[in-house]
Amino acid sequence: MKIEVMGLGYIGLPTAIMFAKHGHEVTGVDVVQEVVTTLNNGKIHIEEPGLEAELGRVLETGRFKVQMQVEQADVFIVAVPTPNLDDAFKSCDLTYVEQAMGMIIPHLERGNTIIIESTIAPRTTDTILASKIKQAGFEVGKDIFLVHCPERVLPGNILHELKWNNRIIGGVTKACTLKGVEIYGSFVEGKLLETSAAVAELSKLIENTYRDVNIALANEIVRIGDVLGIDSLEVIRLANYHPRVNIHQPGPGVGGHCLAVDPYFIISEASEETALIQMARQINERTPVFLAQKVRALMKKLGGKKITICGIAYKGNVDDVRESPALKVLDELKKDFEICVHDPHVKRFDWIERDLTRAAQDSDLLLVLTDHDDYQVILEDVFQVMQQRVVFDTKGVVSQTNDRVDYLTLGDLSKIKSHEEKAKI
Ligand code: SAJ
Repeated sequence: MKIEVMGLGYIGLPTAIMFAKHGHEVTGVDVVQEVVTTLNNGKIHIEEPGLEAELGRVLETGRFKVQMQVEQADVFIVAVPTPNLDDAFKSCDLTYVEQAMGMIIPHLERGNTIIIESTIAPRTTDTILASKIKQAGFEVGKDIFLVHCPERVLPGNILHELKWNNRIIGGVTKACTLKGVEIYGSFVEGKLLETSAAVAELSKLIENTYRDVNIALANEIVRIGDVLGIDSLEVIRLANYHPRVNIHQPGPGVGGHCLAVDPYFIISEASEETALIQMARQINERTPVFLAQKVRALMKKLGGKKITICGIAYKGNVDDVRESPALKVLDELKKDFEICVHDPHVKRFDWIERDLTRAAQDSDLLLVLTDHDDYQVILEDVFQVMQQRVVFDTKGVVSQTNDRVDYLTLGDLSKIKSHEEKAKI
């Protein structure tokens, strides 16, 4: 089959490579010239384990090419970003999806399939996207097959998950769904779950909303522990021994392009019915500010001036800073303290220090905001150059093995507070 993938980002690129790896003739299309050049040179512009090696292999087979122009194909897969609009409920910005559809439509031929992988608001496929195809003179389900097939992969493990995760295939008609099943069946080993486009859209959004609400509960438990002087991490750990309880982990907030974005696509379509989802978003959005307040109190207790932020990516072992809560914590704290940011993965800012010992020079606090594996073991060399040997680990990643270091976690917030109270007396 000839497959064209529109948008070569975190999802489009590995998806295109997987199809090429499994025998299809694939063209990747991106609107950014630099991305096209980089990929044609065998390099990737994002960080994802194993992806560059796979790119090299598929380029060698001659089954994968990258360009800016769309051409005729059997299948078009749209994997472009869908950010939030800056409106009352941060609804889904369809600009890039519509732009991609606009590029595809002049090349459409009877029998083609269009698959939308981008996350979109419920009913977008049946209404806005189907009507674009109808306007071009085709009947959806007979001439052109239109499917929503949301991705659900974990950055850092994308190649494995693309193949092994169960996949929701939602067609506008049954015939559309069956086309989707045939296409993904060429490499997916997980279940191919057949449904309608609208169910596929909403279930994708609900998956990430479930995680967002769950993390909001965890972040609320931290505040409860703070007020009551109880170790909240220990509470969550023990509650999770219940066979039917799975509370997620608290942290500095929720980032990334999924959990921090998708719930708004539901809220904007059903604002009166989403009190819980809206509240969870508020809690998670306020968490970086709450955390910055706690860090201020800790720095007051330490009498410190300089903070070393460990990790600016939105989650561990990735280079992605989209919606990163660490950036929000940084914005808050840089008003009051000298800050040096360390991150071993993020390359896009020149103010990031790549050497942790240099970043920790004369620092009073290591503030861990991202669970990169690099922070599991912090070497004595790092502590030696610090003014004070204190680590505040908000992600539970650091192993606490050095007895000459003070380690604090989100379970210890009441200790910071009790000192403040002591200071007031
Ligand atoms: N986070 C917490 N506590 C947790 C888990 C995560 O605070 O217990 C935070 C993370 O630090 C991060 C954010 O939430 O800031 C999102 O984390 P995530 O691990 O859910 O990661 P995403 O957004 O990269 O990927 C998710 C996928 N998550 C997992 O499989 C664990 C997947 O559910 C989705 O399919 C994917 O988003 C997507 O593309 O929609």
